[in-house]
Amino acid sequence: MNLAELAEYVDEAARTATEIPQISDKTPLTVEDAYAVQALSMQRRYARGEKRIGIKMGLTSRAKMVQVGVSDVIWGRLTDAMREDEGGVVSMAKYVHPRVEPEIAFLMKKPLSGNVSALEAMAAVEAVAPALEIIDSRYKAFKFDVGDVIADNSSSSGFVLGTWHSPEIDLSNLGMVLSINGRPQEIGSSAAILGNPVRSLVAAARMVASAGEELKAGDIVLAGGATAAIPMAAGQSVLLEVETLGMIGFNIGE
Ligand code: OOG
Ligand code: MG
Repeated sequence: MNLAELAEYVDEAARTATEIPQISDKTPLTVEDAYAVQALSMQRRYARGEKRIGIKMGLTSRAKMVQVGVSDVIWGRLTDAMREDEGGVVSMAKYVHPRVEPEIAFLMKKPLSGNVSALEAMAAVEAVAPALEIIDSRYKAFKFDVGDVIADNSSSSGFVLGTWHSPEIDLSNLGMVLSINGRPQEIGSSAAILGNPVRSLVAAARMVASAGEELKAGDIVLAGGATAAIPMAAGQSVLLEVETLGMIGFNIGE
């Protein structure tokens, strides 16, 4: 398959929530080609009417790298269709084998791209919020190499945002507790995200620039999971508490 055919392959899997064999089973993709497939697959979504509303960073913590066996920081695009309601019901039917993970979100007030310092990055931030990302690799058994996962839009599939707070809050070491049905399952800190989530924003600015894009005012940037992700199942309630930033959650339906 050429890059456009691979884009259709991953896009159809995402659109129909159908699992597919790994691209690397046949020919592993280079990182460069994988980002080209991702960009082409996103063009297909935009053509269906979805709007790009930001980006997500992935594999920015040790816990995540270890869980999936890939140790490169990656990124993917977020669209309006991926947003799920805080406090709402997330339907399993839209997903293949979704997992949920605790994150921090940034809301941009100014454009940002290229090589920037942490100070410059924070000066472009309007607000910060607790976030839950629903990741859903389209590949069989949630297994992939770095090229597979990048081509599959870095497993982006859903996210929930909490209340926006002042960006003056020190994000470097906020406690994060992810509970399922009221029982804490993953306990961590925002420090797990590259030592400080702002470093993920710095990396985001650099990585979008290398794709010829920029973070725009109004964009959302997800900094990456602070802990391992938890498999979702119908009937569960998911709650994330982030120190200072508050609580968010959702229920899982069929
Ligand atoms: C890849 C996406 C990783 C994160 O926050 O680290 C990611 C995956 O785990 O499927 O979203
Ligand atoms: Mg994530």
